[in-house]
Amino acid sequence: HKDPHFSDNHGTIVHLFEWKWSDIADECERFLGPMGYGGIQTSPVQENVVIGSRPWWERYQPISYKWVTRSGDAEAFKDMVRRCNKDGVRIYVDAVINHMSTNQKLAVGTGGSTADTSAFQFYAVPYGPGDFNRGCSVTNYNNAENIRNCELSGLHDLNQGKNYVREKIIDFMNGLIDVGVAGFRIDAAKHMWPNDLEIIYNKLHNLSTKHGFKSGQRPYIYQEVIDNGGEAVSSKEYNRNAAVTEFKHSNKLSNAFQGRDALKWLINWGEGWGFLPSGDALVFVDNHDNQRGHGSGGSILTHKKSKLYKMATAFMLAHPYGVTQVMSSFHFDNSDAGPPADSSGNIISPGINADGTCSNGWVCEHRWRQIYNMVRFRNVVKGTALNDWWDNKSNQIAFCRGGSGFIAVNGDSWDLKQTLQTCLPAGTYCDVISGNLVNGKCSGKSVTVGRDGKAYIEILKSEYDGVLAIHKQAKV
Ligand code: LM2
Ligand code: CA
Repeated sequence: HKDPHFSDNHGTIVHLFEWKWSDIADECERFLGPMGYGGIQTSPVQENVVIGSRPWWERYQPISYKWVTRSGDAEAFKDMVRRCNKDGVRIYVDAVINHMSTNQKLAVGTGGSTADTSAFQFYAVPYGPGDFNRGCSVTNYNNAENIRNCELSGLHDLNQGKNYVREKIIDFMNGLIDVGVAGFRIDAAKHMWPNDLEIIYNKLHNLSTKHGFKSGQRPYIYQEVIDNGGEAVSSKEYNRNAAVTEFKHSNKLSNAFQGRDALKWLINWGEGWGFLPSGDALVFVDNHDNQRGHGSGGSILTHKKSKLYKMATAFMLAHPYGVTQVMSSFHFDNSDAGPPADSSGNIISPGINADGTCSNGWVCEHRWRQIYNMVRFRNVVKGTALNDWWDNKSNQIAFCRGGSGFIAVNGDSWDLKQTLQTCLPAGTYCDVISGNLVNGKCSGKSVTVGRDGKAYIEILKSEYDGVLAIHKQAKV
């Protein structure tokens, strides 16, 4: 359950947070497939309770396993999976299986299902009072029992130790595998017992050969475990059989790029920093929770600090560690605000501007040149190691990936002007951060690599971006 099953020349997962299925299908065809994105994390597929103000987090309050949400219905979902797979882009579903919704006066779902939540009756599954852990709240992160057998934020806590509950979850997930999804994010995995989860994973179907997967392939599973150390539950309890979100990567990277650590220390980034083994880790700069102070919180870089955010993202994508994920957000001032929607609550589709960026309230970080070009960089350098690390003993760093790519970052408050080893064959390369290679011409800075592999690299403090990146598929 650790292989994301990317198709050839594709990689990196983009979280299209709160996007509609039909918009995702279009995005696979017009952008993600051609640009080499490997997959998409979707918002939850399962029916959730409708909350008056329509906050984004209503989707983490399931009421049934029917595939009806503000993102669309089952037909739209299936159509999306089919079209994305056809373009080489995989779908990973955010599966909310730790809990159902909390108490609500009148619990009605996005598909019209009802529940008597205070009586623990979820008729559309059905679940009854005996299917839940009851009578306590998650309050003590020094106690694994409390973390796993009590209610998280008042959400009714399913007992995955019960065969009946597991079967309902397994059926739900297998239904998704059978229509062509490639895997799952397991929401709130920290709040479930690893042994119960393993029983569930082992009963999942192989990926669907009808949808282009090879026979015997297992779903990719990345479990959301927020482990920044010092609690009763550790991410190392979860990586035996499936991948885990590495939140230390997010926190430490934001620290470093915001000047709370010198970039030169990134020389042993990855396991050297106490992270999970590379093959077990799903990594990101920010996610939908910590970008708005939910989850582990902390001071995380987001699209709102765009120059530093692009630098951190470029570093992540250039570095060999982990399976990388890019966040794609909607604009928000209030941390509860839901996605762009009309007065009836219907989600509004992103518009696409002439320059390829998004409108209608969508940020679409995944369409920023500095980000999508680094997704391609990662595909180009795949399989190579990191070599020729250079730093100025401060916040200017550079490294190569085999003979395939080179990146330099200037996090200091002065210019970077250095002749550095790039490891690339002699020639002129287009810096894919400041521009694009169009019809053989570079719209950004060009870098000339000599026969010794060295090149003069310049990133001025005054420049729009603090990164420079070249690779063998962007030769002028
Ligand atoms: C997750 N990972 O473990 C998700 O990534 C995270 O986004 C979910 O919380 C959480 N687990 C549960 O699935 C979000 C949001 C919470 C929100 C819950 C449920 O971060 O703030 O809680 O979804 O909708 C909300 C209220 C909270 C209230 C709760 C129950 O914010 O104040 O607690 O509903 O009414 C009494
Ligand atoms: Ca639980």
